[in-house]
Amino acid sequence: MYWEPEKECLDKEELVDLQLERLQATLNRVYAHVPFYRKNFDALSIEPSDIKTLADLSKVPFTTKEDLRENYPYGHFATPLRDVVRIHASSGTTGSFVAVGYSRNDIKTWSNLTARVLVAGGVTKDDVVQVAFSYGLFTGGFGLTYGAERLGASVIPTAHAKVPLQIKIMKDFKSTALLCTPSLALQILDYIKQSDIPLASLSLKWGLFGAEPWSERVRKELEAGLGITATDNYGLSEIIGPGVAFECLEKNGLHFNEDHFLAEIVDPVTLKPVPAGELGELVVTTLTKEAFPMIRYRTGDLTRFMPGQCPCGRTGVRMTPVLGRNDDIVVMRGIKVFPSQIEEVLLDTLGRLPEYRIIIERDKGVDSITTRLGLSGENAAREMELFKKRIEEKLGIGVVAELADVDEFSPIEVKARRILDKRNT
Ligand code: DLL
Repeated sequence: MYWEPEKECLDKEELVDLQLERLQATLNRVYAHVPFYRKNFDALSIEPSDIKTLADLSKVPFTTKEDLRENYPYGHFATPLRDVVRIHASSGTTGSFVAVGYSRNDIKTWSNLTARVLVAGGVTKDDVVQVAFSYGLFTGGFGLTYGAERLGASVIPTAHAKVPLQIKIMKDFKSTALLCTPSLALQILDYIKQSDIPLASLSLKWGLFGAEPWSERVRKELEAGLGITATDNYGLSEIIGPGVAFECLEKNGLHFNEDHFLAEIVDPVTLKPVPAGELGELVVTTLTKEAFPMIRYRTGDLTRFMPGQCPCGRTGVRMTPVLGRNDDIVVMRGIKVFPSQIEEVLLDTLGRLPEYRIIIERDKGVDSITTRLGLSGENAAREMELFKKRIEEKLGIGVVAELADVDEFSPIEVKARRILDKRNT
């Protein structure tokens, strides 16, 4: 099932033509209206008309979060504020705010793109969609709601209601689709298990999770525990919010909405394209955004392109689920570790995911990881030791593990904040 079949399954040649035409229009737009880009182009003596092929885009400099911060709040907007109907701000995982804007057309585009996400994840107009993403500066709640309404599904905006209320509404309103972060879905599952709520009292069929990295192990846990088919979807405020890339029911890579966004994967150090299929940093250029176009934006997210075509028929290039952010990698004795791998071991060892926090520190150039685990009861110390042992076995590194007070963890409001990186403070 597709939302816009003629676009999602566009022939590759036609797609390239469309991308090039849209890229040129976008470059003209930013050159005319955004001083940052004009300055960058002028410094290199290039003009938008010099970009004659998609490959020529490599001549254009990257845009970073730092650039956006320097032009805060409106310096990167390409339309006057009177044509902007919405302003969101990035969640600022690693720093201060970035403001992003949408024109009326951008909101229309956004609605269609998130409708694609929903349809690919199994949702139809007959579904009751519980959106447990927050509505506010964060783009998750609004963006996915637009898509669900565009599709004609019934939306319940539970936003950041507490877990027991999420479950009550899920039961009473017979929600068939749950949209939230994977960490909230795990908390919901945990509560259902602990309270012996029978699966038969729920009507859930689909789980569409995103906004954070999550693993195949977590997917299996959520699918079995909630009786759903769970898919991953990816996006970021600087580009549009949710609706950039999404899994279909094949669950084999995330399809890029390539008619609206151009994707590159580069080596984060050399900034050159990585060889096909290698891990690197995702760089995105918007092709249709009016108010806030973005040229070669370095997302900081690590992923790889996948070869071949998906049996679903969509032609958009696929990427593997995002492993984590560039800046979250911890290198210990030459071994690269992502916080998401630690989460996976925790889930594997305990069969559930307790509250936890990962603290990364650096002393004399050597990184170390401390995990604070929200475990209680008579098995806590034993579970913690087992976890440490498994980390050594599976990841080849040693971590410090400590028991934490459950009060230490604040409730998830927008996204779980589990990584405390003290290396640059
Ligand atoms: O998280 C937009 C979104 C909302 C996506 C709802 C999906 C669902 P930001 O708050 O700007 O926007 O955060 C963007 O979150 O650069 C990634 O590091 C991370 N991220 C988003 N989706 C995924 C995902 C929204 N599916 C940042 N897997 C991005 C892994 C993700 N990381």
